[in-house]
Amino acid sequence: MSDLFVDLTAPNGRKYKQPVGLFINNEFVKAESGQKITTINPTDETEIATVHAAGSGDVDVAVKAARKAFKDPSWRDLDTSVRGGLLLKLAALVEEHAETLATIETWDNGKPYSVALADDVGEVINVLRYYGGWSDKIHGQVFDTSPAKFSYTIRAPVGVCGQIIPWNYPLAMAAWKLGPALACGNTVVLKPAEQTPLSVLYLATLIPQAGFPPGVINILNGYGREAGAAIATHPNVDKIAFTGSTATGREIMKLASVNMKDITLETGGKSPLIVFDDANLQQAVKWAHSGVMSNMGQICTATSRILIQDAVYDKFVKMYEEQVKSVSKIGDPFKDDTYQGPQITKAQYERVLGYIEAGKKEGATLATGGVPHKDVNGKGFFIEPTVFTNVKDNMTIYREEVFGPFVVMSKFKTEEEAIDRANDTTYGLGSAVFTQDITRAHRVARRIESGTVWINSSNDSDFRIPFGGVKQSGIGRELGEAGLAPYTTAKAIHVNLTGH
Ligand code: TXE
Repeated sequence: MSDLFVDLTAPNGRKYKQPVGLFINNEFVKAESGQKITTINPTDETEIATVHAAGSGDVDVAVKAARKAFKDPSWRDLDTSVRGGLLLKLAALVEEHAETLATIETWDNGKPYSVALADDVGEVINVLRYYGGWSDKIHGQVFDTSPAKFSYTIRAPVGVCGQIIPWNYPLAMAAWKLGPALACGNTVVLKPAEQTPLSVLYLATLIPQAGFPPGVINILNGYGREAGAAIATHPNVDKIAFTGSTATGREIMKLASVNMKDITLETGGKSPLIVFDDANLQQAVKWAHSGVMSNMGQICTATSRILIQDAVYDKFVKMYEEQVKSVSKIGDPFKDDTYQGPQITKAQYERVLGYIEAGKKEGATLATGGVPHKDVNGKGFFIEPTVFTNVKDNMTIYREEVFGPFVVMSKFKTEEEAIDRANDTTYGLGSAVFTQDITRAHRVARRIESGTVWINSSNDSDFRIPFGGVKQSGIGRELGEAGLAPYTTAKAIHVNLTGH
């Protein structure tokens, strides 16, 4: 028992018990693999905790538990309102433990505490409540074909769902995956990212308290290539839901083909933000800044490619630089006035610095930032918010997802050119349009190839509204009513009324 929980004191003084085992059948257990992963505080590069890491044998144990729970009447036959009630109870427990969860999120991930508390933990509560409410409102159709036949569909759960999530929003991504899967009556094996397992494991402690039967939710920390791949290939997993890089998404599609798993993918992006010359520039600058600089730029829908109409280009760039200077306070994420914490890992930090070098080499203008930011003791993976202007469409920094506090700006002349260039990408996740012309706003929104278009805002997502990508940004939708669809199958039942 002792090595499955550790007593920790976070940098903000909060003391709590951190689970470090694999969560299977409503209990924390050791990994059979014998593997462990140590998580690092990205703010000062110290070790936080060492957590058990699942191998394929552990995944097999968890999948068996999930399959057993899927068939067990205590879950399978549960009244749908009672099932929804479990999600509501979990939401209430998250609310009760909000400060501990936000503390762990900030410690392990580096995002500002105020954001972790209000936005990330707030999102978990909203999403669990929202899908708890859906649980007893999911129904099929009745078909009036002829007097000879009566047919109907029921929306049956898919089965055992493997869910693989990234490190940029550990708790929120867990809620996006768990909420709809559980509302529809599935069981789950969820793998957090190996860089940020701590908050999701703490969330696991609340699952038995909420009343979920053993095996319904299993949470396994582990490496992607081992535990993640074992989930994706497991013959007894019916569905995979994944959020992460496009390269890994593609790999998961291949792995999941072994038994033709149903898949939902939410992958990378290089989302455009278009500023027309009639836009309210103050408003455009505010959203264009938060749309890529919040969460240290580690946002899948970051509007990281800003296209500005020529008449307002110089003015917009100047105002944006001023916004960066006045808002982007970098440093200890536990301090109240910090806007930007560190990048998640040394690898991500180096990756962003690599793109900065590429931008300089390719001849773009480095308008601001472009250097690491060192904390008082010289530690941490901090990067100054970076703006490149005069960026050409063939440059790497214009085409590839950087996933850091990094934005590229380019000038356009006409609406047609803006739309063509916005769509000139293999991605299609988010986009934003700034204009005061209501007709143009909707006209452009219809033509941009992306799962989401924000008019006069950016990254203003909402748990009630579908979210996902087109092109190589993903398959399927999460959130909103549309987020239920991947977790049910329409099962057709035909009744012969002829008597022969
Ligand atoms: O992502 P991975 P990484 C993008 C972003 C970032 C880049 C690399 O551009 O710089 O991806 O990040 C698991 N089978 N995004 O390498 O590998 C892994 O353990 C099964 C955008 O960290 O996609 C983790 O749980 N699973 C993105 C999850 O996949 C595997 C958020 C994501 O890791 C696996 C994160 C495998 N073979 C990164 N390999 C977004 N859309 O928001 C890895 N995993």
